[in-house]
Amino acid sequence: MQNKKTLGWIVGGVAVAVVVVYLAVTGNVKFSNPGTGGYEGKQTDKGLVAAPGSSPVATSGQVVTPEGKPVKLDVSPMSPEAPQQSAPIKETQIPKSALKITVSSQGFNPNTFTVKAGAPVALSITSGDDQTHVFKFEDPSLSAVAVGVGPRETRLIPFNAPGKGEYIFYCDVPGHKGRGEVGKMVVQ
Ligand SMILES: [Cu+2]
Repeated sequence: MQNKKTLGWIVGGVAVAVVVVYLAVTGNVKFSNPGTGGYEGKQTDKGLVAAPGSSPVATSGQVVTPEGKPVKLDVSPMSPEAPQQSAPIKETQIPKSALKITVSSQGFNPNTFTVKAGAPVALSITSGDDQTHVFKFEDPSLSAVAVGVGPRETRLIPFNAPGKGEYIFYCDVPGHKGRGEVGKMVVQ
């Protein structure tokens, strides 16, 4: 009995040490709001930044501007009130909790993903071929959630999932939607 207890302390201690070392090495912490799942990023004084240059997620769970105000999703992409996409990043820089989508002339992969209403989402878009692609939603209420990537480039954009429903996304480069670069976000 005593041995089991001792073993438990040792296992627990090792687990804590592993987590501490992981955090020290990566600088990443996992952000969890009740019911919103996880959101990972680098802790800054503005909030969690999922990838360099992208908007932070405040402790409220909201994606915010550098001034700390919740971003707007129905404005022009890249405008000051819009969520900011990251600089080009390596695929190894994509947080594990991010939704990772690759787009090529073959379409989006995956072409459907599910998120929870109101939850902070880190969406990474990778060009899987030698072409430029532009991720965009059809619904004007999500006009600010748009990402352009050059050939083989990856960028990430954070946003809070809208209300429940289905939202079609597509590639806005002429001719790309027509050849099948279309997908669907399901918000539950
Ligand atoms: Cu495209």
